[in-house]
Amino acid sequence: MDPHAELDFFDVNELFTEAELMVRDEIRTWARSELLPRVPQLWEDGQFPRDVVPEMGRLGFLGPGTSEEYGGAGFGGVACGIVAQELEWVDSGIRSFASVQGSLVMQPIEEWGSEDQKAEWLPRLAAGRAVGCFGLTEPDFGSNPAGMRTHCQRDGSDWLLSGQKMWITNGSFADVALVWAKDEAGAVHGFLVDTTLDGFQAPVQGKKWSLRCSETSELLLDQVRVPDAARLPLVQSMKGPLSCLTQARYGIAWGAIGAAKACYEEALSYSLSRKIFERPLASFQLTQEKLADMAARITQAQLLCWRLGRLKEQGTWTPEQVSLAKRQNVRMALDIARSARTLLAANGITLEYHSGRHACNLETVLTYEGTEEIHTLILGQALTGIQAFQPEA
Ligand code: TGC
Ligand code: FAD
Repeated sequence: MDPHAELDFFDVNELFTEAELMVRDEIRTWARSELLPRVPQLWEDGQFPRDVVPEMGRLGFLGPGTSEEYGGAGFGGVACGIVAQELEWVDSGIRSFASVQGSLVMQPIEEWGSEDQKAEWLPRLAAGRAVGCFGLTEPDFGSNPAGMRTHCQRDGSDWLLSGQKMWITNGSFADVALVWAKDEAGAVHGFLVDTTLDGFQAPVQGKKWSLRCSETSELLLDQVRVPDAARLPLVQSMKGPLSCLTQARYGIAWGAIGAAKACYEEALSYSLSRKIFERPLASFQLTQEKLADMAARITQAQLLCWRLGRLKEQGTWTPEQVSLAKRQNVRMALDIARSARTLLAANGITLEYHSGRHACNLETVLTYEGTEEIHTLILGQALTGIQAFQPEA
């Protein structure tokens, strides 16, 4: 086996169609040549490369699953997963930008929006001429978003929105914010809020040591007046935002494979060239155990995602299957990034190598889109039929 070849121990590439392999090659070439060289400096500066957004749109990487009718690429589930995998091979923050734009903003507009909303937003979002963010989490309601305090009140033909969202990816430079809010009767509505409206602010949340290539902000809404035409007409309950999460979690399960492969490849290459005690680091049994564990877990993750992607394409996937994949693959990637960093030792803590950066990023990925604990409880409920989110007092 060629140690410099891509890790594909079970010939998973054979399971992809020609079209999917073309998508993979195109995004891989672009991401590794155009984006990767810039990422260490961007990460150090705490910046997202806003200038690449139109290029991502031109290449079809924004809302890859959105129908061509609305400017999307119309990719199937597996091809969408491959896009996430290749972006996250470079950096989780870059994949996050695309996940939010595609799975959390474009997908709900296509599924629950009016024709006017689709025509207004989808072609611009797909082309990278507009950016979207998704406001669900609040300071006191992260894992349990159903408790949200952000509220919407009818005022003639308009609505008035007030509340605070927190930890919102892309919030500081979004043109449109999908804000979830409760009305007086407790129904949950999604509003496409033009971020230039009076009463809307999105202050940056800084000082992050994770996902530094991604911009995160609060959303502050003080009596923001929006017309009823800005409300997604086809959704009025928590099922709306929670279904969006299923789409984004799917992309994360694939993305984690990309981050893990980047770390494995770096660790393998380093351990072949680094000499310790006058022999290659790769020749020591302890090193080989680490590499074998990485290869085995990445292989399992690849097969899991390929199958999940085909189930998604058949329309027979379930949210619980997505939870299992998100939980397993992110834990796998985080463990591999940390293990790769140990092989790189001191060099591993610098931005000249990628594993340390991936490990820091993956701490966020473990938390957002449902923490590891929340996905454990979703699986526990699926297996036992007993809900354990809120134990009896
Ligand atoms: P629950 O009573 O269980 O369900 C309410 C209704 O929603 C349906 N449902 C889902 N549908 C699709 N996909 C899912 N994942 C669904 N989960 C629930 C459910 O069938 C029900 O439908 P119906 O027709 O019976 O009304 O709702 P709950 O409020 O008790 O929720 C439980 C829980 C804990 C699982 C849920 O709140 C949860 O998943 N919490 C985690 C929150 C979370 O993941 N937040 C993420 C915020 S966004 C983000 O992090 C973006 S990061 C940027 C990036 O992606 O890169
Ligand atoms: P909490 O809910 O306070 O959880 C604290 C701890 O309690 C965790 O360990 C959790 O697993 C555990 N816990 C919670 N409930 C239970 C339970 N029932 N049983 C046992 N343990 C439990 N949100 C958005 O809406 N949009 C975004 O774009 C977005 N982007 C993000 C970007 C970044 C960089 C980060 C870090 C977060 C982002 N989030 C976003 C928010 C993210 O989804 C939340 O942080 C996440 O859902 C967890 O919420 P919390 O941080 O409030 O943790």
